[in-house]
Amino acid sequence: MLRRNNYGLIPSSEITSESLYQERRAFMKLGASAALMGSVPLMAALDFEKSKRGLEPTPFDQITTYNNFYEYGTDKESPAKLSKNLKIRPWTLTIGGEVQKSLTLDIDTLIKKIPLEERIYRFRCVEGWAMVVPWVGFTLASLLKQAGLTSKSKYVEFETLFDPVQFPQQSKSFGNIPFPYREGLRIDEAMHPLTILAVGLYGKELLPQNGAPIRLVVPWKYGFKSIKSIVNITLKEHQTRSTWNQIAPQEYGFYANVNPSVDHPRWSQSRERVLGKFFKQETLAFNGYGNEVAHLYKNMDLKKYY
Ligand SMILES: Nc1nc2c(c(=O)[nH]1)N[C@H]1C(S)=C(S)[C@@H](COP(=O)(O)O)O[C@H]1N2
Ligand SMILES: [Mo]
Repeated sequence: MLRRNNYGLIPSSEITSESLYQERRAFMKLGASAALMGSVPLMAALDFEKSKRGLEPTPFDQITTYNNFYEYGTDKESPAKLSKNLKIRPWTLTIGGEVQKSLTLDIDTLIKKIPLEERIYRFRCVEGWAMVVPWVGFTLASLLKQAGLTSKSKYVEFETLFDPVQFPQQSKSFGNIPFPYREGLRIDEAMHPLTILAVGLYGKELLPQNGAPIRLVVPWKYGFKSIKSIVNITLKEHQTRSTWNQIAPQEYGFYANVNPSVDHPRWSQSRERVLGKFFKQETLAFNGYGNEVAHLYKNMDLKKYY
């Protein structure tokens, strides 16, 4: 299954347990992991190895049954229950706006062509819960480079599929949030080697509740930045729209970097509850990725740009 610098994704239908995944992990520890990291710049790879240490993945069942996906409802159980029939084939992803060459990509063709890697990341929701997820994906940078940046490519906007037939909440005229869900990153954040597009987790294809067939993962930011089921990526010259920032700008900033010293107006952000663990733990600045990303914000007041 593991090819050189490539990770064979197993369709979720072909796997019944975590045991195969554990075997693959053992195999990777025996030497495949260096090859797997081949496409990441050396320093990033070393930092990544460091940040990976001691991370114990949250059980698959918890990652796939406790979700935020407001297109299906605001509670944690609806996404897994209501998303079973999400049509993820065919699925088209567009990359446009301020790029040298707009791209329209079929997701399966893309996944077959692009080398996949595993990234075990901490994940912290702004609500105060956290988990550790073994994602499978590729860097957003590798995809943006295919489209080619211009001097006007300063921000990236992402959009979730708008399809009220499939996403029940999108047809409610007074739904929970305005759809389609949108998120944005500054271009240096988007090009950072830790920023990935995930197409799988635990070595399997993403399930719909986790944002199949392709979702963003930005591990040093609150979870709401990690937009699911993406259809459009648009490069822009000016700061982009961001759903939660538009709904409640005083509570959710555009940057949304995990920051234990800036509280949400209604609760503290200093601690977090890890799914499946009894005791809370301290939340880390930039979710523990400060060595890799703090320089991106060195001249910014992070209390103002929360
Ligand atoms: N399209 C879309 N993307 C979304 C959301 C959403 O409601 N709709 N919720 C966000 C929030 S608040 C979190 S915490 C994560 C949750 O991802 P998970 O369910 O895979 O853990 O997805 C983010 N991406
Ligand atoms: Mo969240």
